[in-house]
Amino acid sequence: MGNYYQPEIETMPLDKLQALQSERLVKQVQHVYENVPFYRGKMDEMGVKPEDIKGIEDLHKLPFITKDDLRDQYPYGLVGAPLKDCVRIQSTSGTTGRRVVAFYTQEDLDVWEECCARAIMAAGGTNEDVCQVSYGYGLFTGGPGLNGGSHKVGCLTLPMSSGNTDRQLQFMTDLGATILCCTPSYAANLGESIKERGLKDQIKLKAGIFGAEPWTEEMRHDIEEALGIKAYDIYGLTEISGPGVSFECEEQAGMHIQEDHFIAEIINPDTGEVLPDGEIGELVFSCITKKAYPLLRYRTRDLCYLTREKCSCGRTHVRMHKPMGRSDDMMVIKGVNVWPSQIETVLLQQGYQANYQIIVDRIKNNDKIEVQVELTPEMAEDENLNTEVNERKLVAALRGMLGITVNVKVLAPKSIVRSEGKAVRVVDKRDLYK
Ligand code: DLL
Repeated sequence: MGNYYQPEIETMPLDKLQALQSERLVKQVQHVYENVPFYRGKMDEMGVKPEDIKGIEDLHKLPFITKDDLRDQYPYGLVGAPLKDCVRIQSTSGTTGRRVVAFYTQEDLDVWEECCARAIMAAGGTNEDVCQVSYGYGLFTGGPGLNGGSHKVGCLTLPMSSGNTDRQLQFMTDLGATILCCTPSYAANLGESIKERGLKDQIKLKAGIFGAEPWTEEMRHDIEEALGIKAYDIYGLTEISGPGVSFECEEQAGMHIQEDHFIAEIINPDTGEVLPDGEIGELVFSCITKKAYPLLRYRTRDLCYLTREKCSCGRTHVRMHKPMGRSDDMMVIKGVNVWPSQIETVLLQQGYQANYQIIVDRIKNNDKIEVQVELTPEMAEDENLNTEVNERKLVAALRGMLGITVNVKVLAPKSIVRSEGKAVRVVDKRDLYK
């Protein structure tokens, strides 16, 4: 098997790591200045020359790049390598407007897959494992990234893609899958189906690598229990390569960013000021090894904080707290900032599963928010259950968490359409951002 746990890199002392980052950043800035006219234009506009960037201490001199820039430069405007050297594209799941298309050279693919291989190894994966990849394949990065990582580790790889739960469970049991890679909502969905079908004894899973959407500690606990596994978080975004930009180790205490390839900064989303470790702000990445899509200071809109506190796994790479929201998905309801993850926390604390939807509307200038959540099968079977009492309890708990009154509808099990990829948690009918 390839040994993609690389202690000489993953446990490198900080001064050596920063020297490596500086060396790579200087080369990368030269590369983008020479090969991407868009960057050259932006840097010229700011009066920054490549030779002004002598190391990571000069990173702040470079311009930020945003998703709007990516859309404006669609499709080829930011490509940094000759097309003859580009071998793959991936793309973001359809949002409105023009899609973001990311490009890869063969070396870029190798780096990305290596990051995913490190993630699988951090979750205990070896070439003895059977790795079921149930992220979507195709333009979405989840399937291709973990598939490549699984190959590099030498796992027997099941390229399932998402959906078709019957087939997922058949392969999982027949082939004895030991590692599951999918979105946390699909993992919860599979856990539910395993329970319904009484298959738990036939499941050999030991670890899950779940990411691509926000999920809470409570949801982690539920999934771990339903599947009998340890559940590891993994983070990434198409623009920066895909999954594996950061991932959890066995400590499950924040995700180590692969700093030999990506430099992370946290900024104040309003002012762009760089914030110190420990402060919550917007995560910004600079890719220092990618050639085909070499984004520098890309604003992710994900909000979190970084920590360099020593991790007992031995890895020295900085850890990011799981995204705590996005600077662009926070809902302002009745003037109050509301995060979908706060609502999920309350629902799970109250014994529900993560099958819910948040509907936001504005009627006569008045914001209305309704949380629809399903009863668990056990709750539905309870003869003493009084739905109205449950709804009142949830209203009170949500008021405690959010500070506003939320309408709650408790529904029968299976009323909410199940997700095979990223769950649609929020339906905001107010259309505030047209
Ligand atoms: O979701 C890449 C990925 C695939 C990550 C599989 C992990 C596993 P995009 O579709 O471009 O890429 O979406 C990126 O999803 O900016 C975050 O807002 C969110 N996201 C990704 N991972 C996590 C996570 C993939 N672990 C956007 N926790 C990011 C919370 C996440 N949010």
